[in-house]
Amino acid sequence: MVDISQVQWSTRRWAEEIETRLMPGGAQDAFVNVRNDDPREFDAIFLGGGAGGRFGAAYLRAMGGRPLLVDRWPFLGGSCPHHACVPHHVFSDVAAQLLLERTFSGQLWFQDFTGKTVSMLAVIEMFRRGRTGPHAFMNFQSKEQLDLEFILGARGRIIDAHTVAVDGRTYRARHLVLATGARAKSLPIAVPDRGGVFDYATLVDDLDYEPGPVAVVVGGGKTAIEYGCFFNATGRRTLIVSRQSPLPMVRDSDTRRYLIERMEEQGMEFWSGAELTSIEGDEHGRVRAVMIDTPTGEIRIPTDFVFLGLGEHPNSEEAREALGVAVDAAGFVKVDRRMQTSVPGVYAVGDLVGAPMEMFKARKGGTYAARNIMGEKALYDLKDYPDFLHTHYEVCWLGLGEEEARDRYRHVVVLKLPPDNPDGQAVALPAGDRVMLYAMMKPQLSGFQKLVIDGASRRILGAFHVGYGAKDGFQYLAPMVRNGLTVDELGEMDELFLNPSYFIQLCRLRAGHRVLRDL
Ligand code: FAD
Ligand code: COM
Repeated sequence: MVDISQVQWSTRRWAEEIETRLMPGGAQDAFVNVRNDDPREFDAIFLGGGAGGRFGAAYLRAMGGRPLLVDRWPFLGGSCPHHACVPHHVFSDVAAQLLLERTFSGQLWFQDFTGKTVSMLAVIEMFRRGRTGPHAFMNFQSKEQLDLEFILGARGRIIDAHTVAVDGRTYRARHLVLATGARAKSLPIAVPDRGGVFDYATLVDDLDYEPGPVAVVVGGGKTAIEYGCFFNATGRRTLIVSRQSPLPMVRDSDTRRYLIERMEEQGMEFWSGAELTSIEGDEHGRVRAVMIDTPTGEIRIPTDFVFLGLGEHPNSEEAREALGVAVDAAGFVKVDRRMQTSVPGVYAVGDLVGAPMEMFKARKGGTYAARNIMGEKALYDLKDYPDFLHTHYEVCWLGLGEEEARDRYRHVVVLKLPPDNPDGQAVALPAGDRVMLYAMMKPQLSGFQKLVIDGASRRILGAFHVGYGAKDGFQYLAPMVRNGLTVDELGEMDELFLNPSYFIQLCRLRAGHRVLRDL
């Protein structure tokens, strides 16, 4: 172990230390940052130092408590910077950039992109080198700015509801917070043992060859589509194989149609109602082909690259065995609104407790656990949160889609861009940050947006945006909508024109109507 409680490392030093531990055969000793001169007992051990554990510990510390974070990885921040959100955003940035390159190939200053394939391996190696930066920052911020105590690079073993063994010692606390996250689900079929089948984690850790011209993606949810768009944008034939239609979480059919049409335009193939039934290996044990069961029969697709976007499985086994915490049918730990498990004094947060698998839920869950541990009665209410994903675009939504709204309300009004009109999508709107070239030269690519309103109360029921740069706005729009934001109030706001979302001005154009009308 390396006792770092008395040293102050720069982010550069942290990066070097973390890198040597992530290299095969590199140093394995744990970083121990525990203040033995502090006589207080720990208020909580956070097992897992990802978003849930780290934010929980920081909050508890800010409230005057004493947390201890334990993570098997040599860095804090968990899967987000290592395997999940950060690489996802890198790949989605690449997909958006390549959409631009391919659309304007040979025009203006754009190079001729005809027939070009971009190296996936190079992008992944670039990410692998770059991720140590965020890792280093998390450790620096946690130690030097948030004043957190932690043990990193060593697995914690649960002894009982108050005790965890780590790096040859046991640590006791008044409470235990389980924050061990989740891992990618695998396929229930035989997989060749020498490579070719990846999930979000193994893709960034293990890819060591340049995938060939065909990528087979299994699944139709966020990760499958996000990574599929990246593979497609690099120039590979990309098949999305899923039992159900893709993107069920985008609950507005206009928005979903716009997304799927744009992806199909880029050559993505949606094999819905289909299932991958077997994977064929070559003489070296690498993937050579897959068999796909489709509604019209079984089809063999030669490929050396299969990506699984099948959802996640909770890392709850140890807590179940050691503590007997109650779990649901899928193994996610059951918690109440205080984030308390079925075992007194034991809390659970983040991906371990199930959907939505999102950073805000993990981080906020951590803070609610901390507040309850510190004696507050804090109840986490998860409803009505905004959501997003990437295709080649950023896609944001909140509230009800048009169909759901019409089921529940008698007078639903819709404001949207582009408008329904005989020219269909050939309208250069919405136009805003980062879609101006599309608006001028390829209008159907300039995005889509829709606001769903209850005409009777004039309240906003739902909002959908396809484009770039509206995510920030959706974070702030969601609580306002939850608090009853009306079309009149939205129309009163001051737009920073040209902005990526036109909701403010569309509302202002309609707000004068006593009986609201579509636009
Ligand atoms: P984690 O961050 O996974 O932390 C769990 C930690 O526990 C890990 O660090 C692990 O090492 C540690 N651990 C486990 N067992 C032990 C043990 N016995 N001892 C010590 N340590 C242990 N969400 C968003 O909001 N935005 C996004 O853009 C986004 N993109 C995503 C992309 C992908 C591909 C995926 C898979 C997820 C994405 N998510 C995104 C979801 C987000 O990453 C998770 O919701 C979040 O990271 C969960 O945080 P957590 O703390 O629950 O788990
Ligand atoms: C972000 C990780 S990448 S954390 O949520 O700040 O710990």
